[in-house]
Amino acid sequence: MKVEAVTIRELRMPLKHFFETSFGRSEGRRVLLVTAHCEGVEGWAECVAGDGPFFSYEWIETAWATIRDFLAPALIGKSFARAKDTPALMSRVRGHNMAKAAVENALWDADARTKQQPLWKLLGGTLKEIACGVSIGIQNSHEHLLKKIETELAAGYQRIKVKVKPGWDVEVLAKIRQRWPKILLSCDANSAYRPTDLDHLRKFDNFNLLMIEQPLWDDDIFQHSKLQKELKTSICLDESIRQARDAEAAIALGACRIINIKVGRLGGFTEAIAVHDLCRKHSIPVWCGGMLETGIGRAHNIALSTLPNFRLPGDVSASKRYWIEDIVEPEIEVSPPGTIAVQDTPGTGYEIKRHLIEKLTVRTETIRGSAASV
Ligand code: OSB
Ligand code: MG
Repeated sequence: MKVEAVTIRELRMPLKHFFETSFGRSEGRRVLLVTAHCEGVEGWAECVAGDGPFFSYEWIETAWATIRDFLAPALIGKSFARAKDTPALMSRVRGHNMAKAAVENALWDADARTKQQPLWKLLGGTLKEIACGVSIGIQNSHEHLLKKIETELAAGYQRIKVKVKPGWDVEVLAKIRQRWPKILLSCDANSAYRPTDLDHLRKFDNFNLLMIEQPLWDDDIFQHSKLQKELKTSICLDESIRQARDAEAAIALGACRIINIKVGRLGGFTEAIAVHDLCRKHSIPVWCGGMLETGIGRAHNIALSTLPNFRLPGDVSASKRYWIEDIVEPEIEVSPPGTIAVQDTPGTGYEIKRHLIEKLTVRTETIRGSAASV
């Protein structure tokens, strides 16, 4: 299949409700979509880079420029037999994983559509139903948070994850546990703590948490390995795992007992599968993280979550939790036992809502090649 052109576009989409983590509050998203044009077939993917360089150094403007000036030109005019052969074509660019993932995943999408195969099967998936959890941000009050948890539990979600930071942690966890002693509960610090907070972090052991996600620096493995030895609670690494080699180091050092797989953070499906396979070999369970995706990224997360070592509920929740109207149809829905079933239909099983995408687009550019080449 030959890559003829790549279109990038930016959409502005307000969130139904603000989403707050230890690094800040978002009221909406600037969504970067990539369309790969391959001999009459279009592949679509979403770039999960944020509005600012807060989760990682990448943000929408670096992703836009990196795709336009380097990644798309490296691919245009090239042919490939399988999408997994394409990361090699982009490997001259260091880092910029979220930009790379958007391009690579658009090619997987095109590959699945061309071969008339379900994307999940092309990725090597085996599970026909995936388990869903929710991630709940920091709220204006404890009462607001408890109310949200109540709503999500009633919808059937199998695991509740709450965002924590100094000042919004042990007291909040104690209240949740008091009310729901048995639910599957975890927390995510997004790098809000330091090793000097050890005595404070030990208190998290009182709440029978499934895990604490990314307590220390976003690029650290070694300090997490020291912390894991001091805590009963399992550490799950998110930000620190940017490639399979990081997972290998984290497992060898005992820096975590669980790994969160985010396809954007890992630079695309190929590396995400490599992390999955490595963790499986070492009996480390994985789960699929989320980045407040629209239905396009969400559908890709669902497909990836069918791989056999996705043994814990992921942050893969319904479109309506975030969006007034999603840009795919049908919208992504979660059934009452907290699951999403995958279908045998070709591609992702979700269609692009072109009119709505056009309406929400604030800028677009098509790269046709012959300009800069890598
Ligand atoms: O760390 O998992 C995270 C959202 C933005 C940035 C980082 C994270 C998150 C989430 C949201 O937790 C999960 C979701 O998309 O539902
Ligand atoms: Mg996280």
